[in-house]
Amino acid sequence: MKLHNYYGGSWQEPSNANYAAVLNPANGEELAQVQLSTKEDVEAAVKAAKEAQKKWALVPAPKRADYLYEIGRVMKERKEHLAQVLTKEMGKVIEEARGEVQEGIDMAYYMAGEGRRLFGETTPSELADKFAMSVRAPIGVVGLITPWNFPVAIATWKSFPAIVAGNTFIWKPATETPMLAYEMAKIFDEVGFPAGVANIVFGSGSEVGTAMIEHPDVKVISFTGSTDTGSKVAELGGRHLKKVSLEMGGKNAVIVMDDADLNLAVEGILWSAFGTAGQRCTACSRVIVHKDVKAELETRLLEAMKQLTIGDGLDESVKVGPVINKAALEKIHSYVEIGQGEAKLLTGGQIMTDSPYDKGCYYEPTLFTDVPANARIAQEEIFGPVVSLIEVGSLEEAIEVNNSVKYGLSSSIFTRDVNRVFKAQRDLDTGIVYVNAGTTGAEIHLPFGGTKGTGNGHRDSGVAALDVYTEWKSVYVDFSGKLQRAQIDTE
Ligand code: UN1
Repeated sequence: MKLHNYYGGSWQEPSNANYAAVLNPANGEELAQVQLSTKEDVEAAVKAAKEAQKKWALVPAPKRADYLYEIGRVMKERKEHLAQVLTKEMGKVIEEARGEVQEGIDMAYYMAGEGRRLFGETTPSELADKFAMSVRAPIGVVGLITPWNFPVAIATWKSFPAIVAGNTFIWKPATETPMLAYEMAKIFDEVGFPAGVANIVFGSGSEVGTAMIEHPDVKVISFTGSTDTGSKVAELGGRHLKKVSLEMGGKNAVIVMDDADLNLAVEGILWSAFGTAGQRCTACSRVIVHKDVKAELETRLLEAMKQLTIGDGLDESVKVGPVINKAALEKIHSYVEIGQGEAKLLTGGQIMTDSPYDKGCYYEPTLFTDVPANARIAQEEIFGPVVSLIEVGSLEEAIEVNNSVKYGLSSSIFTRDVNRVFKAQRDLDTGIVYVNAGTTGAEIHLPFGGTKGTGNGHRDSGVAALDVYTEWKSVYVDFSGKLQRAQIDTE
């Protein structure tokens, strides 16, 4: 199966003979070949998107929203199929794949609802017989660059608000996970968007991503991925005066206080650290534990980790799937080697090489303890099933350790003390804070994003996403019939 671009309302013939293989990380099997597009493909797609946008912006927002209701309906109908494709190309276990597709369905209905809101504001004018209001205006063609770890949900966080607000988009999915993008393109085609509203160009970041950022007709770039790539996107985008929205890494912690429900804490840690094999930007990779419960938590975590079944995510009984590819395995392992010089390895720490794991990309769920807060494994994003336990003596210290990393996406605290809860939610320097739950599981109708090295102030999903894809326009209507000069005719 060969995956080709979809833009201007039709499937495109390949513009060259370059393809990348899409491999199933569970067993190395080749699933498809994806086109590696060129700058010329981006040019053609942007041209189609630009032509479409003017008309699309004039379609009433509730009508634009109708397409999203239809997308939501079709996604719901195909939920199981989409989840299967997702597990095969990305590796996450089927239960989580279903959850991710659900996240996309939720986003479709939520943003469709925005079609009947898209609220602006009215404001009193300082002059008589004058009306003032601010409305949200679409921006134009937007460029979406999405990662492999949430190939469908993140694309919906970006494309659906863009669409409902009256923009058209070019989407570049990750080359590791183009199959779900292809499935989404089929849905975009079926729901009958006007040609050029929804466009997908497959290819590498260096070729397709760069061409999108440099193109003068692409006005907004929304990127989710690594902090390294994100800063390059910001730099290039800045040079071309683009509005750039970035969602990048995390080094998220679960804080376990001495009054915590330890069983619940263990469940929360397990789910958010080893779910998606630790490959979420919200994944828990640090556990900051109060010294009085450290030994007990270690024992219970180790016990619980023994129950984690590892394997092909299509098997319903499997809890931890493979990581995305061999390069990821090596990166994770190099961090574990660094960690062995910094802290004590309690369990895991190996690439799984026995049959049947040898055919795929499996890493043992790994736990370090006695990790100094400033160790590299406690500071840098590993993006795999590796957790560092850090001991602290107080809530204040826990918050300080939590905030000592360069990222600020998600954090969590387990405690039964309401004063600690409110203090923590105020002082934890992250865009998302959980109380008595792990660090993952953001819901689509709340803003998603983080502080510091995680982002640049924008948010995906929630109503805040509309700020990325709209421009505020202030409109003054003077119905006095005479020239009134603001700031001058004040009497
Ligand atoms: C990501 O890891 O990039 O909150 C997104 C969560 C999911 C989304 C994660 N709803 O874990």
